[in-house]
Amino acid sequence: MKIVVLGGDGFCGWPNSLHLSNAGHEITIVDNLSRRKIDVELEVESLTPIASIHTRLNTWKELTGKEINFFNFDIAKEYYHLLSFIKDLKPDVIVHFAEQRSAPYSSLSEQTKRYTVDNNLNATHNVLCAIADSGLDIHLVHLGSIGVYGYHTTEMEIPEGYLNIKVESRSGEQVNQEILYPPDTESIYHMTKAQDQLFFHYYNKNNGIRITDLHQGNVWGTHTEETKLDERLVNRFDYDGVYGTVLNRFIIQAAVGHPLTVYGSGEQTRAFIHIQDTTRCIELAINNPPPKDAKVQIFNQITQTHCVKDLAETLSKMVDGVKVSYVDNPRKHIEDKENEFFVAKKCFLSMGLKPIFLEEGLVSEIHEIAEKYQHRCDRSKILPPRWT
Ligand code: NAD
Ligand code: USQ
Repeated sequence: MKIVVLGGDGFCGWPNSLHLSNAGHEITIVDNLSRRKIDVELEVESLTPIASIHTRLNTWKELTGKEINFFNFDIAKEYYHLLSFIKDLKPDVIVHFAEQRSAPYSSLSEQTKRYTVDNNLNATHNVLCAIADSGLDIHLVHLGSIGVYGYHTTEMEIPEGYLNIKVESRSGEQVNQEILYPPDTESIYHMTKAQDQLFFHYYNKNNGIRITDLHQGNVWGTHTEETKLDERLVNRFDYDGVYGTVLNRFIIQAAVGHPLTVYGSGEQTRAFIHIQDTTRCIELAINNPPPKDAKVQIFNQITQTHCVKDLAETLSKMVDGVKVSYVDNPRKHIEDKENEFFVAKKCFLSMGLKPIFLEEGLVSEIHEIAEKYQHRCDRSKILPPRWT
């Protein structure tokens, strides 16, 4: 298939581009390299020494003979460029990773809040509008967030996107109705994912666009089968207080002997998925498009749930001498102090996903990444900024 990967230079987009190229698809990446520019702004670098996009692509060609094309433009700002690109290329599938994805970054200042909203909402809307305008039948696969449901303890299992409810009709009867699960988000960033869902609903209903929205959990790990092939293909690894996600942060903190930074009580439960499993899920989503005229297809892309305190304790048992530190939660006004999280994850499992579990993936992450690159860790970047 001819596949466009929007945001294909990023943490999830890069390994997914390689994986899909390896599977024989014709891949074109579009990325404005904004994530690399944010590294410069925050004065921090990926723990792993990521090569330039051109070195990455040349290395892939040298190793496999497969070519990945690359275009550098801003999909949120350059609508007509995006439209003519889509009309010329005529892709079968567009995989959309190109959004500002850090909740803490989206809460740093009024500038980063506005950037996140402008970038993410215009990016998603431009892609939908351009697909509709092109008149082509393109399957859009979008990376959303499991955080759109809100992280609260619920009596019921949170479904995959849609909630069946009973309402009282005008004549007093109980009738069944299906609605989009009501979003309840904890950051400006997560809120953009909730708004994306409304754009999908509209363009699916009005223009018949086939859409799969993946409600992805917190992604951990670094390597996939393809990024391991050569150091010049290495994936990025964020560990700083703004972009680093909790488990990857704990992994490098353990390696450099920094106390593990559990925010608050650590009794917040979150949903996780290994980066290798994201590549399998996206391939499954591409191979299982919704039928024409079907509603937006929503899959929960998660494999395990853990509370933050348990993650820290698991690592402190695996690496000698690691301490756990309970720090004042920078998100204390936003997230519940503690929660359980019961969420459905049947769709991908029923399609054959065999997940990588924490117990298995952590050991290689500690040895192959954290120990190898610990000399590149800037300890002054570990503590989190204040949320506004
Ligand atoms: P990332 O920041 O590493 O990658 C995003 C890429 O998109 C970057 O390379 C960036 O330069 C590019 N980009 C951003 N705005 C763009 C624009 N306007 N035009 C062109 N390119 C643009 O993020 P990631 O971790 O790879 O996340 C990818 C997607 O998956 C995001 O939408 C994110 O919300 C979602 N997601 C990520 C996680 C996670 O834990 N990393 C979890 C759930 C969902
Ligand atoms: N946390 C700590 N210590 C840390 C870092 C975080 O205890 O050092 C806690 C936070 O308080 C939070 C949890 O860990 O309760 C997760 O925080 P995070 O920074 O790892 O992840 P989050 O902000 O939720 O966002 C990440 C990705 C985002 C994606 C989301 C999936 O950055 O792109 O959408 O995970 S989720 O929120 O699960 O829907």
